Amino acid sequence: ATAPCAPRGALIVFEGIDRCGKSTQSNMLVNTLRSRRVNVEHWRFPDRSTKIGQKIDDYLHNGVQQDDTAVHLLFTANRFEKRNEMLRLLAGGTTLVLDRYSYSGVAYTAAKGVPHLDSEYCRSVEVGLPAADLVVFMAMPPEQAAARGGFGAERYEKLDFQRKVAQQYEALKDSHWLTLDATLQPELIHQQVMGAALPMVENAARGAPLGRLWD
Ligand code: NYM
Ligand code: MG
Repeated sequence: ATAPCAPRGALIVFEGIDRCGKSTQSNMLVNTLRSRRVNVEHWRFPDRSTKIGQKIDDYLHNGVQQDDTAVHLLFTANRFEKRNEMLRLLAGGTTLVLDRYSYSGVAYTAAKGVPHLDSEYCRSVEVGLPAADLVVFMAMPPEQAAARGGFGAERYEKLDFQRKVAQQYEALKDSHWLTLDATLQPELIHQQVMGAALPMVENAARGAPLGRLWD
């Protein structure tokens, strides 16, 4: 038998195409968890506050072509530069709610269809990062997301591309993901998120081992 692990925080990740409501839902989750006295931090990837994150932000805002592998590895490096802090917070009992993570890294790059940048390669460079306890996948038809305000402001926010991203998410998701209908009322979605997130927070507090990518 394996020894019981120490109590820790949970790693909860929101995923989905652009404008599907991840920011709203991750905010609602953080607020509700806080109101229940759960120690929680809200992060997003890309983290645009670091030097690597600023390079990513430049790439997303200008039309200049850059090498797709180099760009992919910037997004990955942006997670690895936060790895130690993530592990430290989780071990200290803080739950992390992430707006995008490695799953975005795979889905968006693989959607480009560059021959060697397939999903297997994309997963391989994430190896060593902590795996999410819960991935909340917010499913929304790309046409509907594209009709929302603000769509089109950044690179990748093109309907054709978002369709390909949605296909990559479909291929990537497994039975452990919570797939939600992101077209429902925010409060209804939130109730479903809470129903899945609370047990994960409790499991982590009981010392359930943290997984590792890529499992
Ligand atoms: N994105 C995000 C990637 O292409 N790879 C990644 O690893 C991550 C984390 O960045 N269109 C893309 C998805 C989004 C864009 O993210 C900016 P956001 O959540 O829209 O700010
Ligand atoms: Mg976006």
